[in-house]
Amino acid sequence: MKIASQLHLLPGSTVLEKFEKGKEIGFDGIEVWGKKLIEEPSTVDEYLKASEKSGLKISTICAGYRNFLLDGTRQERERAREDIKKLLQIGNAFKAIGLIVVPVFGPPKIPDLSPYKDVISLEKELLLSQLSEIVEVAEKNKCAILLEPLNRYETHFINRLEQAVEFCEKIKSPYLKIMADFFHMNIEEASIPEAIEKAGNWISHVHLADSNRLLPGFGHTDFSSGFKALKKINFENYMALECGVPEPAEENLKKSLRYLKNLIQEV
Ligand code: LER
Ligand code: MN
Repeated sequence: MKIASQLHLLPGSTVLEKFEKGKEIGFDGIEVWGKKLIEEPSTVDEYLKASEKSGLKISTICAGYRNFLLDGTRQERERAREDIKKLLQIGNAFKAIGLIVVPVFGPPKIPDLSPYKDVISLEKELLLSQLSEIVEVAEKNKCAILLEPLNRYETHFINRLEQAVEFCEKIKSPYLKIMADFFHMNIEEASIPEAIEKAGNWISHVHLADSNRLLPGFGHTDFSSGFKALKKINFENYMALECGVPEPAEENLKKSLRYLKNLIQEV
């Protein structure tokens, strides 16, 4: 299991300084947000150069596309698909393992058409029809789409790992996978280790945050049982920090990394 950090969590006033600090602290990779890659295309080169110079790989791209796949209008959904395709190509240039995709935040954006079809059935079909299209681009670029379940306060749609796996089992591509975020699992899963074991090899990425969404070790989440389950499914990819970093940042990042590495060694 490799440990990455989201870029913005690292101390440093430039992108290169942040990558170098990440390397110095002992991370294995960097997760970058997709928003800047879409808004400012020169960022692609900047991140690539910083990655090469620091020797720290870019593990993943986190969202950043405009609109949602489950937005209410055809134009909005099309823009989400086009941005996702662009980010998958950038993911290929980065040799990143995947792009994190949340189909929709908040409540449904399309109408409920009961008694013909309720909104969840419609959303599932709408998502499936678009996944087939974008998975082709993911395959071509060897950069997976990583469906991320979020807690109920952030989305009504996919809250638990098994709900994301449902789509992977239908599409059946090595480039449509899911990711498991400890913060969301802590709210939604009855048992984190059981959910991980059940999702098995569909899990290709992990987000790390403690119960209070601070650095692991600063709350009360039981990471040890989750890591045991990840070991059982032979998970060898990245786990990326996505959390608040209390000051002093550098000291606490080091402390949390030590805590995580000790837990991984023990399991
Ligand atoms: C949002 O809470 C989250 O966990 C992000 O990874 C979504 O892209
Ligand atoms: Mn997350």
